[in-house]
Amino acid sequence: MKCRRCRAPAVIDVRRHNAGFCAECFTRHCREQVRRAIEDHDMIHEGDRVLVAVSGGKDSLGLWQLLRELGYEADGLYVGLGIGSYSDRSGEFARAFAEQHAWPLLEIDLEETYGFDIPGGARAAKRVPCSACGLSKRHVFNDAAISNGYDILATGHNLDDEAAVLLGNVLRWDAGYLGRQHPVLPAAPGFVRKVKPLVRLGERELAAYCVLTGIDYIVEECPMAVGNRHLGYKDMLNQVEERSPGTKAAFLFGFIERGHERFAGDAAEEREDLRPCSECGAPTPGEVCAFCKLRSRAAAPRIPVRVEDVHAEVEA
Ligand code: Q46
Ligand code: ZN
Repeated sequence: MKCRRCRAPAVIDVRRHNAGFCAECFTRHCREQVRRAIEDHDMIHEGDRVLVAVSGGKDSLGLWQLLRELGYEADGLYVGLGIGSYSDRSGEFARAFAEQHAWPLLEIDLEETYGFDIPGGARAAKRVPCSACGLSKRHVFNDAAISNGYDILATGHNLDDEAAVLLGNVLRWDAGYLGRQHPVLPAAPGFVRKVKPLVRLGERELAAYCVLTGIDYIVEECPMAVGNRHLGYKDMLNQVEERSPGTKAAFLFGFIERGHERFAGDAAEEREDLRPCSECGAPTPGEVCAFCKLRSRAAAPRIPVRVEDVHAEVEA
């Protein structure tokens, strides 16, 4: 197979585009996809201060580098979730990458700042780990961006992630979630603007981009992901994609272009009902926000919890 652009031998084929690329043209293709996503959805404006949430994985480190290559002065944010040795190692990858480029990295440790970690929080709140984790990350990312004066929070959600989330939301016809599922969520009182510049790139493309540009990322998966609903949706979509390449992108972009608008009102209504949390000030539909509730349950008597134990409990 030859490179679509320069006819040199291809090192990767992207079946969705029915094209092969050499290393140089492939990294250019990745940049181009991010540039187009930013432009199509009017994600970042001149002078915006951008904070990229990095986990040490391929998507977030790839995103940070792609944004910098496109000329954005993006800084990194690493949140230590306290998920055993996995978190220690992911932090090392994020730190090493930031140091190598001398790009600023903001660090927040959940346990130090909020008094609990994800295994402990999940157990105390009797939530599945990914639910406690997702809730905590959303809160801490938003809070870190606002309190440090950033205009934009960028996350490394890629095409596969977004298509899997969409499938989950469609299977339950969750109108509020569908209305919030968009590559850009505008700023609102208490909310920083959130963007997902990787929506046009698949997981495999991100991995190839990192390998070809020498980004050292954590390959190990989070040990708490086992049984995560989204992994199941990803597998299902991969099976469909295998049979008819391009379906995943058609599913996601069809929704963004033609479906999202129909649910935007449901999300807007939900936002109108929000008021400041009586404890932290973050927007919430109730008196106390879900993060503060989780925090107060989890930060109660500190018994160290092992990652394996939470799994055993959730599976039981
Ligand atoms: S870090 Fe957190 Fe993920 Fe681990 S506990 Fe689940 S949500 S899988 S992206
Ligand atoms: Zn709160």
